[in-house]
Amino acid sequence: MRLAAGALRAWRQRFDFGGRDVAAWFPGHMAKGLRQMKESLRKVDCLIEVHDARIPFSGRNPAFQEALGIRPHLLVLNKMDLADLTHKAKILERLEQEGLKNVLFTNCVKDENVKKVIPLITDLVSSSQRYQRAENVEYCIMVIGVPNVGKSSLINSMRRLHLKKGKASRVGGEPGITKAVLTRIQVSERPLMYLLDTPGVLAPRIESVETGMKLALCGAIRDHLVGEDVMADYLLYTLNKQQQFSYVERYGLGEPSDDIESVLKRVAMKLGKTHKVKVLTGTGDVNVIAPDYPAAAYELLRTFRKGELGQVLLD
Ligand SMILES: Nc1nc2c(ncn2[C@@H]2O[C@H](COP(=O)(O)OP(=O)(O)OP(=O)(O)O)[C@@H](O)[C@H]2O)c(=O)[nH]1
Ligand SMILES: [Mg+2]
Repeated sequence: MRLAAGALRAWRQRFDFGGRDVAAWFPGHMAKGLRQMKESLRKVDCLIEVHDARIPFSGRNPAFQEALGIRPHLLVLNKMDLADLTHKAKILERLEQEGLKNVLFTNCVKDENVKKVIPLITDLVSSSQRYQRAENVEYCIMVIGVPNVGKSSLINSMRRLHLKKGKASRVGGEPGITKAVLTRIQVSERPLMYLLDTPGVLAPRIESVETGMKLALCGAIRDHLVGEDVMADYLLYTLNKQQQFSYVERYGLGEPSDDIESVLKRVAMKLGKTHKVKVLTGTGDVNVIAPDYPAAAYELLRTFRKGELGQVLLD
């Protein structure tokens, strides 16, 4: 919903991160995952990097390029159902300028566009100078990416489409679902193709707090490390800037607002996310109903992640 009144308002054009430090947002164990992936690279014909379509230009892990070396590479921008792809052609053009020629938008929950993966990969592999490829009839592809972008979902979707088989890799709404590095999963019979699932790995040093915040909104960083309150505020800032005002009606706000406290208050009241607090007055204690701000912030994030607050482009 794009409201005419909202379009005329002067929304925040910058977000105040209040001197936050991203260093604390990154779990140390991820270096190990990357090392193990590097060791298995010999066996791999091609890489599929899965990333979130809402952040096509940011948040990818540069360590992948450095550590994983030169292999044919397909960038799958997944969760296209959640992304505002009005300017898809421009996105593809800019990615091509950055050297990314093989890009595919997918929705791995609904198996949209996933059928295109195998033909793209077989083309890529056959046109590349493959080591030991000639005698080898099977394809082995490594799926890499930051946490929670849908790597395991892509594998499951391909199995559904090509083998009519159920889930082989556990999927979940939080980062860090896949723990075992390099589980080899068959996704197709002809051509015989195996995908290696890997755990999500974030860049050890993220380029900026803003990129960290975008990754967090996409669910790549655990919410509690970043803080639901500031994430909800960044989400509100984004929705307003992109004139996505469906939250106004949904939570009965009357009009769009750039003030997170008043928005969360309305969300809490609307959804009954409140608690009683005892207030001491001169004439005795009084119970008042207070909004549960953290619960309201969490609700906002959860609804956004389901795509129910509109499609956005965070980059
Ligand atoms: N809306 C939407 N959700 C998706 C899509 N693909 C995956 N998801 C959801 O995103 C969440 C993460 O999916 P996973 O497949 O576990 O992601 P992953 O990259 O394997 O995550 P880790 O193993 O934790 O690194 C799950 O809740 C999926 O259902 C998609 O195309 N659209
Ligand atoms: Mg996974």
